[in-house]
Amino acid sequence: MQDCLFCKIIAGEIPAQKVYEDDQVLAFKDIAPVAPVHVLIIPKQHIATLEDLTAENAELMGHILVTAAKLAKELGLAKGYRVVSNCKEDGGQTVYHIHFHLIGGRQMQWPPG
Ligand code: D5M
Repeated sequence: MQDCLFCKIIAGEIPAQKVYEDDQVLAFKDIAPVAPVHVLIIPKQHIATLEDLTAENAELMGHILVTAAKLAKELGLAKGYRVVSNCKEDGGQTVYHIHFHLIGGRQMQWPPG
């Protein structure tokens, strides 16, 4: 999608610190990390929000979560971590290309702000 920041990262038009890539997903370091490890995992297919998901996307979403678990292991998050996807305004979403934050390396709090 033309005006999408994350589509531009996928296309290589905007630089990112990539940590993993395959034919379906890209993972890269968040530009404003909130923890020692903060990686964003995104599908290469442009899907704006969680609300836009259909049954057709089920396998892709499963692949993203499996990728999160694999990266967490590789990044040394043996004590645990958090995977978050913010949806629309109340969820705190700022980039409208669905993404999953993989956050770890410190004790998380609950509930989130
Ligand atoms: O999360 C959107 C996230 O995207 C937020 O944590 C900052 C991050 N971000 C924004 N621009 C960039 C670039 N250029 N590189 C890496 N990370 C970026 P949300 O859940 O939508 O609030």
